[in-house]
Amino acid sequence: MSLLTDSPVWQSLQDHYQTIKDQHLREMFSADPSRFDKFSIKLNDILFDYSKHRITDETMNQLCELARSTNVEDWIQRMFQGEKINHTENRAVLHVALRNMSEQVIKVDNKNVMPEVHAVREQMRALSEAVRTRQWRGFTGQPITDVVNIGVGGSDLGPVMATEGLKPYAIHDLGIHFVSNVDENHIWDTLEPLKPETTLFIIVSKSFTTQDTLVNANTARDWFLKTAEDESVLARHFVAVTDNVSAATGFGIGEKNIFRMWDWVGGRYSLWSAVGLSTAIAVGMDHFEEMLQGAHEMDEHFRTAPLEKNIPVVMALLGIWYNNFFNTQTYAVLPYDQHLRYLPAYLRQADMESNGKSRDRYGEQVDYSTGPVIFGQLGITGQHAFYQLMHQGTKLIPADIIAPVTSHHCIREHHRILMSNVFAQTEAFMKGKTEDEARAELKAEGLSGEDLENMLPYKFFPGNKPTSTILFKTLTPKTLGSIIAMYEHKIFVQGIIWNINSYDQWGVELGKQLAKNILPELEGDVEISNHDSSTNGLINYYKGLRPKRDG
Ligand code: G6Q
Repeated sequence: MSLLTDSPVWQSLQDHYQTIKDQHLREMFSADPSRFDKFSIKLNDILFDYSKHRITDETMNQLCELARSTNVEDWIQRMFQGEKINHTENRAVLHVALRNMSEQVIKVDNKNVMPEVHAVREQMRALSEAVRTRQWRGFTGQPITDVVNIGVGGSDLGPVMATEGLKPYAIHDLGIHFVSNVDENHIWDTLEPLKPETTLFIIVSKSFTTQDTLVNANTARDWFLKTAEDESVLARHFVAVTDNVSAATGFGIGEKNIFRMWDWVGGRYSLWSAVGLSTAIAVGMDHFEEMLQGAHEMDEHFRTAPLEKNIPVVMALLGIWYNNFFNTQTYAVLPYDQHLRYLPAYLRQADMESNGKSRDRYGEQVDYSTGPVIFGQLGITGQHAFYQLMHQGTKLIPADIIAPVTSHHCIREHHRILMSNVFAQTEAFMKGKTEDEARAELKAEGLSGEDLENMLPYKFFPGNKPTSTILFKTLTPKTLGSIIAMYEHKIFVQGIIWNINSYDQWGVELGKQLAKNILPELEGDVEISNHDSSTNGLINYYKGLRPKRDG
């Protein structure tokens, strides 16, 4: 047994689970009319309602005790103080410094990082304003009409999500595009309608060694030079965001056009840095800084609120309650705001790459389940697709339902209809439909006798499906910043309790290494035989069928 599963509080939670597991949320709500007041937290315009979870006061007391016994409060301070808590890479974890809007000094290796952070923010402001005001001109003197962000993973998903999230704040005659896939269809489809004279590329790669990004960047460069025919004008069309300045200058990007990031920013936590440059260009630096402000306010809440009233901590504890005691395997993220459509994909990386670990901080194999499978989609789309399994399937899937009180537009009754679905789904997940209710409905529909009895088993829903509902006024830059920071900190707290390092990602290395070995084997026609029979068979099938031009 590990220290965690052997601990008295863990054992006690296991016993407590036995008393809760058969209780229905319906009964819990009837027994305690104050559940909503008790189990909801407000921060600015964000309401976090967790009353529809299979918890009691005792559950929350014990879960908070778990957080205390695993020193969560201490770890929070360690992160904010720039301690090298990413121990396998010997790095601090300081995305909070990127959105530190206070005067507070944040140090890494005894050096205050804030002056550099501010300098890069100013550099972002200058570039984004020059592009937005049409002062940044391409090599023919025409203004930039399209910006293409080339990056992958953490250098792509954040800006994709935030640019879409803040679409109502964007200027509409500027195209913002994202190329991440090494599949040439992605860059082909993106560049086909664009003109080199009016396109600005942002090459985003913390390492500047990521194959996918470098291949796409080289293709973009070729595409551009085919028209421009002059490398000296590259500076007007290519900028880079990286921690590897020499590699970026080697690519041909002048130092003035390089935006620094730092090794204390993890890729999937980097959207607050110059990695968010495409978003800043789209919505303007003032709005980008409002997003930072929203994140900062969540950081302050996380750093200072008591565990019981701390939104990210409570979210983390609820996740652990299901993951480790109810043995759920998944967690759904269901936004009801069209502009949050990329949030599930963003959180899938943030959560699964961070907490998809099975060795603890001492290098020992864990004997408990860690990060869940995160999935999701716009809730309204999901309702017509996979919610069936959530309502009546055999799996228990806790979910977050996220919705704005008002939309940016006001067209007919759209938003009210949307919100009626939000409330209906959280209620349906919780209450289900009892056998008696289903029977009464079938009777009202005119069924009786054997016909009614035959239909009855299919018509009732067990309910008792837990959800959190996160409501906010409107999806402003500030609210978006707060929501993302809230999830980042939830992930952090879970990592601390599971005693894993949420900030490395060694598991993604193996595939990259093997791909490097396989790439030369794809040249020529020689049959490959040094792998297992499946891999050999697949490679040889590919080599046999591919058109000659690829050889
Ligand atoms: C994120 C991961 C990963 C990374 C990409 C891109 O935390 O480390 O998704 O962001 O592999 O890396 P580069 O920015 O170095 O190209």
